[in-house]
Amino acid sequence: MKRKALITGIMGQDGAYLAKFLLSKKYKVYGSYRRNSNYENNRLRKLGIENKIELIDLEINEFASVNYVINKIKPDEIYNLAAMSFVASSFEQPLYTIHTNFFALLNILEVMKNSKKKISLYQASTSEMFGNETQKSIDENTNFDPASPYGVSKVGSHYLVKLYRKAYNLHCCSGILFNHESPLRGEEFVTKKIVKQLSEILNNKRKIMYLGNIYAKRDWGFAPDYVEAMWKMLQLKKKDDFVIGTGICYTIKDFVNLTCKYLKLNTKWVGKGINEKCINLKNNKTIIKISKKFYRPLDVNHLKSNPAKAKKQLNWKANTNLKTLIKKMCDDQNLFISLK
Ligand code: NAP
Ligand code: F7E
Repeated sequence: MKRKALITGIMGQDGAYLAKFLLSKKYKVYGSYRRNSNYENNRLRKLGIENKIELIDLEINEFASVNYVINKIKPDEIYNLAAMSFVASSFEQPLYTIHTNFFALLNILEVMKNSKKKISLYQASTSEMFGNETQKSIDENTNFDPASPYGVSKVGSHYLVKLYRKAYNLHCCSGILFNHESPLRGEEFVTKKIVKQLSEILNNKRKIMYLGNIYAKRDWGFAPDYVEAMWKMLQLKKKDDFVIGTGICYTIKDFVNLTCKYLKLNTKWVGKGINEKCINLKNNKTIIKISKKFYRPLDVNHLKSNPAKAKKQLNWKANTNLKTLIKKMCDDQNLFISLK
């Protein structure tokens, strides 16, 4: 009998890569998505797996629907990836963020609590649960200090998972994943935005790009490496939570500079603060400016993981460094532009 996995948020970056990974492990994969008048499965198509997954239109905030779907499929594993995942938008839509990210998980946990079948659950926790308290590496024992409605929703969910594990012996765990990117990353996230817009500038399809806080530091890894860690966590007999990251962090400005270098854009930064800008030395034109529009009411300025526990207990480590990640994202972007 094939093992059965249900992935919520199948149409997202991680949902698509995880589905591909689980298919390679011979799982029967079910993926839930929210109904949309403009059905879009471009990530699944890009990975060539759109016909290999059983797709389910599910409203994750509705208990009856969640109950029906889980009891019908009877999955061995559930990966709860559906979320309002864009931190900046969570400041504009705090209630919606908390509904999607917290109450939907509660629905799943309640169904699991009442189910006779042993189901394992992976919950997508995040480095955004930590705040500006620490400049050190973050591990599983670091205190939470969320700096956005998104972070708050994920801290709440993280504690729900711990609670249901302790109180009801449920087989559930959370992966505290640091930023992970790929060619499938949503275009509003900073890495994809930089790669896409710099490639457009290089190809004369755009004149300028605007960024916000370029001095924030992030620990960026490659999404396909990270979905393997999700699966490894669920294979442990005794469920536990793990920090997943590379252990190295860079500023947004570093990411821009490395991308320019890969694209062979010869650039120079001048000015300070809101007046800082990046100039293309080939023609002396300004190609990046800072805009307040992209500043958040609160930001986390420094995020660096300590993934030692995952290395020891899951035998997992990030295999892709930042330069390679940028190469993969740029090559994909330029292929896309050349095909247009
Ligand atoms: P993503 O690309 O934004 O995908 C999230 C998916 O959730 C999308 O398919 C989205 O549907 C779906 N979704 C959003 N609101 C929903 C709702 N109300 N009902 C049903 N589905 C809904 O995010 P990702 O990067 O793959 O991340 C996957 C999970 O890991 C998320 O929970 C995220 O918070 C978490 N996480 C991500 C990172 C990271 O760096 N990528 C790090 C730590 C944790 P649509 O496609 O219809 O928009
Ligand atoms: O921002 C700064 C911004 O939106 C990274 C999600 O997957 O990872 C992601 O959240 C940093 C922030 O990702 C722009 O202020 C500057 O400091 O790419 P991001 P995020 O907020 O770190 C975590 C782990 C998740 O869990 C989330 O789901 O970049 N920044 N200028 C900018 N950010 C954006 N988006 N756009 C800018 O123009």
